[in-house]
Amino acid sequence: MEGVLVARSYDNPQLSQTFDVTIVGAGFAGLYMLHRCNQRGLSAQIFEAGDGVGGTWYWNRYPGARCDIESLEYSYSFDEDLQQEWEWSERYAGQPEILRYVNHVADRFDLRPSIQFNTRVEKAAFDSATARWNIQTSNGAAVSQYLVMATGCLSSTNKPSFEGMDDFEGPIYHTGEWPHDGVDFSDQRVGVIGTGSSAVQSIPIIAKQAKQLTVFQRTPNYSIPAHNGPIDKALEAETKANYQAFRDANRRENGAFASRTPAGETSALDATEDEWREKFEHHWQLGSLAFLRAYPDLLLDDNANAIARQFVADKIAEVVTDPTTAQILTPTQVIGCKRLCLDTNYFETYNRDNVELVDISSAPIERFTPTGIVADGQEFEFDAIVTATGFDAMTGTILKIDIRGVNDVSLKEKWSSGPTTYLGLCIPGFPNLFTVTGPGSPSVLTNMIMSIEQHVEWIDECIDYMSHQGHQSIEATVDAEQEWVAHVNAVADFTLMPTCNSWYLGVNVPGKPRVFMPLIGFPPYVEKCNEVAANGYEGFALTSPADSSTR
Ligand code: NA7
Repeated sequence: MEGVLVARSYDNPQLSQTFDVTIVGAGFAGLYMLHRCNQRGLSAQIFEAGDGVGGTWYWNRYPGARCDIESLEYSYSFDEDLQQEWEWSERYAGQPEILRYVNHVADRFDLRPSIQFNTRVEKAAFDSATARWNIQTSNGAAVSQYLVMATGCLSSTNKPSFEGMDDFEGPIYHTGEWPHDGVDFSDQRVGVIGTGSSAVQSIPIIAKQAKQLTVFQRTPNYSIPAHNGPIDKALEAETKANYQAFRDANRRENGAFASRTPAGETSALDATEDEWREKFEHHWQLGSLAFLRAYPDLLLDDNANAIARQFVADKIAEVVTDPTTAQILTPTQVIGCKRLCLDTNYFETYNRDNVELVDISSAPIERFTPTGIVADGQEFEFDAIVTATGFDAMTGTILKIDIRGVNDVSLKEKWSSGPTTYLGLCIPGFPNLFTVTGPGSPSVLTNMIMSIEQHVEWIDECIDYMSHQGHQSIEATVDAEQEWVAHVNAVADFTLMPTCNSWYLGVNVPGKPRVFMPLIGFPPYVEKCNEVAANGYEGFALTSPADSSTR
C-alpha cells in the first residue's frame, strides 16, 4: 500500500488530492471504514454531503424518529471500551440519542480531520491506465485507489410529485429531510401522506400537537407496540458482562439481532388456535420485530402467515374503536414482506377526535391546491403537509453519482434493469469500488450495524491483502456476479418476501425495476464472504501493475 502523504482537504478543498481510500458518506459505515483505514495507516478521506456525521440519523429528524432495533444491539461492537462505556437511556434509542452516539464515536476515534463536510460526490470515473478513481465533488477533486460507497440504504428520499404541489401555500416536509430546528404544528391543520414506519412513528406525536391531523393511507401497515421505555439496567449489566458473546449470538441469527428471543421450532399450522393465540400474545408483548420469530414458517408458508395476520387484525380491532377505521387500518398483505413497524400508540391515535384517516387505496390523491389536497373528489385544507413517502432505497444515492467504470460504462446503464453485484460488495466493470451493505447482501434485513461492521472488515482485509500481494486492482467477474444474482433471487423466491410492493423490491419508486435487492440470511452470507477471501478472493480478477499495461 502506498500510504500517500496528502494535504488535508479541509485546509484547501480545491486541491486535487490523492488518497488510498475515498469514502462516500459519514454515517455508521463511512465512519467505521475511515477508522479501519486510519488504523492501517492508509490515507483516507470521507466526503459527506451534510454538515455533520450520522447519515440517516442526521437527516431523519422527524418527530418520534427512533430505531426499531434495541440500543444494546444497534451500536458498534468493534471496540470493547466503547461498548462498555456508552450508556443508552432507552430500550429503543431515539434519533437525537443515536446522533449523539455517532458524534461521540467521531470524536473518540478522532475521525473529523479526515471528513470533508458539505461536499457531495458528483462523479467518479475509473482510469484503467492508472487503476485509480478520479473523483469530482461539489467542492474539489480527488484521485483514489479505492472508492467505498458508504452511502447508506435509506438516504435518498422518495418525493412524490402530485399535480399542483408547487402551488400549495404552506410548507411541505419530507420525514427524511426534516428541518434541524424542528417544526411546531400547534394549532395547525396537518396532512400526512404515507403510513410506513416514518409515519407510524411521527403520527402519534404530530396528532398531539396539531389542531387537526389527516392521514392519507395507500396501503395499511403492520405495526407492533414497541413497549419502549428506560433501558433495563439489569439487562444492560448482564449484556455488558459478556458483550462479545452476545454480539456473536446475534451474528448467528438470520437478521443478526434478537438472539434473546427464542425462535419457534414447530409450524404455526400445527398449533391449535389457543396455542397460536398464546404464542403470538407472548411475542406481541415482547415489543420487538422478533414477533415474526414465533414460528419458523411465517415467511415461508402463506397459510402460516395468514394466522399471524389474523392475530394482528384482531389486535387492531381491539384498539381502534371505530370499526370502519379499524378495517381500513388492517393490512391484508403478507405480514413481514414489508418491514414491520414498531410503534408507540399508533393505532390508538386514530381514536382521537382530531385525527382522520383517508383511504386512498382505490382513489389516489388527485392534486394539491394552494390550500390543501384533493382526494376522491373531496378537498382537504391544510396549513402544512408531511410526506412520509420513504426512500429510493439501497441504490438511490449510489446512482445519483455519475459512476463510470472500465471503458466509461456508467453504473446507471449497467443497473438499468436492476442492481447486480457480487456479494453485494463489488460490481464487474467497476474495479476497486466497494458498496457497503449494497444490494445483494443481507443489509437492510439485518441489524444494519452488524452488516456494516462485517462489510467494512471484509473490505479492509481485502485492501490489506491487495497491498501485501502487490495487486493494484480487484474486480468481480461476470460469472461470479451472475451466479450471485441467481442465488439472491432463488433465496428470496423460496420465501414470501417478494409478494408485496415493498421498498426491498424498489416498487415504491415509480419506474424503478422490480428486483428483490437484499439477500436473506446473515450467517451463511458471512460464511461465503469469508470463504471467498480465504480462497484468494474467488470470483474476482486481481491485477498487478505489470498486468495493467496489457489491459
Ligand atoms: P416506507 O416504508 O417506504 O413508507 C412510505 C409510505 O408512503 C407508504 O405508506 C407508501 O404507501 C406511502 N407512499 C409512497 N408514495 C406515495 C404516494 N405517491 N401516494 C400515497 N402514498 C405514498 O418509508 P418510511 O420512511 O416510512 O420507512 C422506511 C424505512 O425506514 C422502514 O422500513 C424502516 O426500516 C425505517 P405504499 O405502501 O407504497 O402503498
